[in-house]
Amino acid sequence: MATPVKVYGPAASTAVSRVLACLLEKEVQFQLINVNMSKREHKSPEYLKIQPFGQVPAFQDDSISLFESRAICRYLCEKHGNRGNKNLYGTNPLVKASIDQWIEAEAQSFNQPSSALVFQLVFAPKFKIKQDEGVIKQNEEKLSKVLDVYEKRLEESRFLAGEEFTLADLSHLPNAQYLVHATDRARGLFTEKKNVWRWWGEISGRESWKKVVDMQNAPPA
Ligand SMILES: N[C@@H](CCC(=O)N[C@@H](CS)C(=O)NCC(=O)O)C(=O)O
Repeated sequence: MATPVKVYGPAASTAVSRVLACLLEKEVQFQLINVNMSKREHKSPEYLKIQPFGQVPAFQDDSISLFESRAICRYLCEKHGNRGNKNLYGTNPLVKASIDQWIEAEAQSFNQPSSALVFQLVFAPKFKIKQDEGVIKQNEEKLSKVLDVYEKRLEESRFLAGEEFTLADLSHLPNAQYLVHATDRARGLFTEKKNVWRWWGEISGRESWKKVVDMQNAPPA
C-alpha cells in the first residue's frame, strides 16, 4: 500500500482546501498535518524548508516537496491519471489547454478580488480586524465584472472547460464557498447570474467538496 501523501495546513485555508478537494476527487490517500498559523508555525525555520514563502499548503510525496496549490493539483492529476476522476485534468492536449486556460483565469482574474472579499467579509470579523467598506465595494465591482465573463462562458458550456467537471472548476470552490455564505451582497454576485449560479450549485454539490466543507467545519481535534 502506498504511503499517504502529506498536506500541511488548516483545512480552513482556501489554498489548502483546493488541494484537499483534488485529493478526494482523485481518491489519493493523504494525511492532513495541521499548521497552527496563530502560533506562526508557517514561519518556523523547519516549515520554511518545505514552503520557503512561509505559506500554506506545503505538500510531500515520498521525497518530493511541493508548494503552490494549483501546481500540487496538476501534479496529483498527472501522477494518478488512472485513479478516481480520470477527466479532472483532461485526456488530450486541447482539453488540458482549455483547463489550464481557466485555471489561469481563476488564478489571475478571479482570485484577487475574491480573496480580498474573503478576507474582508469572513476572516476580518473572525479575527476582530476592522473591515474596509471601500475595499469591499471595489472588489465586489471587480469580481462582478469577472463573473460577467464566466456567465457568458457558462451560457454555452456546462462547466468552464467543457461538458466535464475539471480542475478549472475545482479551483474556484474555496473562495466561492466562503463568499456565497458571507453576506447577502457577496452571495448576490453569484445568484444574480443565472448560469454562474447553476454552475455553483453543480460544483459545490460534489461529494468531494462536501467532505472538504465538513473538514472545515469540524471542531478542532
Ligand atoms: N498561491 C499560493 C497561495 C498560498 C496562500 O496565500 N496561503 C495563505 C492561506 S490561504 C497563507 O499561507 N497566508 C499566510 C501568509 O501569507 O503569511 C497557493 O495557491 O498555494
